[in-house]
Amino acid sequence: MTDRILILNGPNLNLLGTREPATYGSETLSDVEATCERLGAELGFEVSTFQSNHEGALVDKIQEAGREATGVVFNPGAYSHTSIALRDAISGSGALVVEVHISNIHARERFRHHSHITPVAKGMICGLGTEGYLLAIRALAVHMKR
Ligand code: CA2
Repeated sequence: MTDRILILNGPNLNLLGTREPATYGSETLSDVEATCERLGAELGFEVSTFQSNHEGALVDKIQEAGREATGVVFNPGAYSHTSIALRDAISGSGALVVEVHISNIHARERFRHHSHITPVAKGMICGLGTEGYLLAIRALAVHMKR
């Protein structure tokens, strides 16, 4: 493992802070990324960020993280509930992933209760708002062998 962490966000998370504040809070994605960069630096990590609305672009990033032994904080958005490709990218590349959901997916619609990502993630944090990203960085700091 290296000293690198990737903050990876999936579809529609570029809209954070622009609507649905009751569910997703009022911080923008840039706010969240900046806070992650600050905490990561404090803990001695080089932090990079990436958001895409496209499944294949997320697959590419996970494969790269696996090759480079970069730890990943991953909010797969709605792809959590649908994407076997993202699950396979994690298990196939060996990427160390902590899955994050801002909302409590178990307290929402039934179709959000299952995530294809959770079984191949090191752990999953949900329902704690954007604080979940910071908790995931702290978890990676413990679980990445540096
Ligand atoms: O709670 C989460 O973080 C989710 O991953 C967010 C996804 C949702 O499909 C998952 O079930 C749970 C949705 C992301 C959409 O983000 C928006 C943010 C602000 C405004 C509109 C959408």
